[in-house]
Amino acid sequence: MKKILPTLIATAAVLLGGTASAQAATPTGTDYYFTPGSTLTITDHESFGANEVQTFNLSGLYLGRITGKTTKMFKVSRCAGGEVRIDLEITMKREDLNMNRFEVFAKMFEGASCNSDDYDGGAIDSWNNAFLTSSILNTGVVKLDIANKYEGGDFASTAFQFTGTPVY
Ligand SMILES: [Ca+2]
Ligand SMILES: [Ca+2]
Ligand SMILES: [Ca+2]
Repeated sequence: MKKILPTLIATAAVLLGGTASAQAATPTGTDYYFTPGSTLTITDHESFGANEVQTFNLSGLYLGRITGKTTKMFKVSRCAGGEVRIDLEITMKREDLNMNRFEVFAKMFEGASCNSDDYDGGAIDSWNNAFLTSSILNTGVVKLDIANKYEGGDFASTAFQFTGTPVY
């Protein structure tokens, strides 16, 4: 007993030491995801007949990775009714090891097809959005409403949040 106890303590100390050093390691980057419950709904207004409405589930969608302290633009595009596309342009900034900041510009393109570059309106949520990644805290929910300002009654709404996980 007298010999085993010090051995156990020494082993425990090694295990604790190993864990502590792993947590103290500096993250080299961040992986970004949409959190569960994130959605984008697009309504393609039709002059004749019913509107075409589609809700896209963005839950868990991987945005991409930032390595180091840098800024990167991620884009997520969804289209409804064959003619109304929303581009979510997310400019993500990794300010330091733990803090992230982002801006979202939601753009509506409506034209002859989903590939149209005819810009018809947008909405912005700006840089006040900040969140921590080291403790894997999510952002608050970002809500945006987008309307076709120039042609017809198309509209869209999105509600989402992001989470970041550290990359070692
Ligand atoms: Ca239409
Ligand atoms: Ca249509
Ligand atoms: Ca248009």
